Amino acid sequence: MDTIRQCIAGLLVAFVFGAAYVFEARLSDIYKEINEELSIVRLKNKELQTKVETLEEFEKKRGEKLTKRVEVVEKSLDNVEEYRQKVNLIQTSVSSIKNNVNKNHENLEQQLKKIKSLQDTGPTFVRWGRTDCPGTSILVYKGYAAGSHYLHKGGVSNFICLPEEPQWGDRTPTVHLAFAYGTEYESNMFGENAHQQDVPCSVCQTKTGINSIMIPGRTVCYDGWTLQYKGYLGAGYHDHPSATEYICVDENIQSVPGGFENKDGKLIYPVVAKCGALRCSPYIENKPLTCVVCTK
Ligand SMILES: [Ca+2]
Repeated sequence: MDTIRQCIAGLLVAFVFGAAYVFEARLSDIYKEINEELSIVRLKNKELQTKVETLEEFEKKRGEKLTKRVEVVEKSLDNVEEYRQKVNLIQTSVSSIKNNVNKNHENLEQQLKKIKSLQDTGPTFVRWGRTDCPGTSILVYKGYAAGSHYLHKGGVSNFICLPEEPQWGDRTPTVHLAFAYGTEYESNMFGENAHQQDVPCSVCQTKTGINSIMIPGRTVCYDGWTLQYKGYLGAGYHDHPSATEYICVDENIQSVPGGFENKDGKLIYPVVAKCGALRCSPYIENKPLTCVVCTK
């Protein structure tokens, strides 16, 4: 019995030891497998870490590149802003220049208009003894030659051309007056049956030029001047008390219709040369002086 028990015990011990051995062997295998797998995992982990480091390095470099690019872009933006301001300044300058050009253009156009108007019109002159104008000028108005009475010692000297259509104010003085009389030719030298006829006049504006002169003692104008009309010099009588002036009476006179009667007033006589201080020749004693009205 004891032997059996001892046998069984021995068998149990053997079994236990065998099982332990087998179990240990199996554990060893498992442990080995785990180690192998751990090695693989570590290896992979290391690879992954390397990759991560590589990626981190790559990202870092890319970040640096991006930072540089951002800096470049920011600088470019600064430059763009600078350029924008410069462009604004240039636009302002261009606008100012444009305004100036426009103003200059307007001024030039106005000056051009003035020049054109000057080209279309010229100086004025009075044509004594006529109611019309020469072809080189246009009529402003026509009327009556007038002035002070030849006997009035305080008479004004000049002739005036009173229009045919007078206009009046509402004032009516009765004392302290000056007078304006009509004018008569006092010599038939001015024209056939001119004596006592009343003298008309016209005011003419030339189509060109800027100057108008009456030249006594000439029958033609000097070079560069345009003849408007010619005639004989006229003035008041030398022994009458009222002063007068020299005027150029047209060589082909007209008379105011119905003015043949002798009513006096301002009078026109031929003007003749008197030798002495005046050189003869070229002047001739008692020869009527001619005249021209010329423009340029
Ligand atoms: Ca008369």
